Amino acid sequence: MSHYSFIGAASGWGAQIRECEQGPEILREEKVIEELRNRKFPVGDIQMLYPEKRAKETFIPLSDVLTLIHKFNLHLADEVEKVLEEGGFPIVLGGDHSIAVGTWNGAYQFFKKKPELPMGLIWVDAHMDAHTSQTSPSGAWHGMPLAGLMGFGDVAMSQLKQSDPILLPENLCLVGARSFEEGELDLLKRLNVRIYFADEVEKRGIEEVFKEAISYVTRKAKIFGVSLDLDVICPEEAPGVGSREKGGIHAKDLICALAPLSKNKQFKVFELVEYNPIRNHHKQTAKLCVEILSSVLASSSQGP
Ligand SMILES: [Mn+2]
Repeated sequence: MSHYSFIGAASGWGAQIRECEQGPEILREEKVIEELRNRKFPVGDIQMLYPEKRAKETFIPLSDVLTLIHKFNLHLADEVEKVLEEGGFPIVLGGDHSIAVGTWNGAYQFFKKKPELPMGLIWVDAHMDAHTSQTSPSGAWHGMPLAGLMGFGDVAMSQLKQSDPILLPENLCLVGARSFEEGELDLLKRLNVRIYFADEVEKRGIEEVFKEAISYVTRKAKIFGVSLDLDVICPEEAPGVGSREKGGIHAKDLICALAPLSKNKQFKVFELVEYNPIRNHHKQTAKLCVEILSSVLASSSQGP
């Protein structure tokens, strides 16, 4: 069996522009998985998960969107849990960032049984994604998953499979935040979450910061995962993303910084989100995804 199991989380319902729903299919068409296999990474096929309805086919009233996201995340959580149960390493390809609720709930369900909790999480993103529907100016659900994982916000986001929060603030850190609003910053500050803002990353370098982030989230947690939003990279280098923000980390620096993950035994789940293929000029962002994944995965010869 292949060690790495790709799950295509083809939902864009969490974003105002829903084009990220086409992300995983286009990554497959652009032969990202094939290229990884050519590079001798032990990867299986990609399993596609679709929401009940797709934005390019149907119009859904705003009031029904959360139900779609909720059902999709329940399905995604089960699939992530299943991959782990089969001894695989789940790599979830988004999709907008609201799918994180599914990914990390699935991981939690599995590690709870081991038991290997608590779980650590590194959230690499230009944004904080820590709004609730009370504080979010846009109402877009992809701006809220991190609050949900810590037990805040709408029940559909914060209590997917159990009433307890799946993530403790002390086991979380954010890397690269450069665009955020007051409400979400207030919540993270109140919870004492470690945030490596973009200016700290720029000053110290992403390599040093990311190394520290790994130590930070494993102070108390035995295992951890990484959620990587492509918009953390500067938009000139990664134009194919859901929400572009000026500034950001250089792709090659980020790729170097991620490399220690491939040898880290505590690292268990990876998520790569917000790939928007419509904005992917000359396949630039898809190629970047290959390089990111090549850095994160361990090749067959290294052994998982
Ligand atoms: Mn995000």
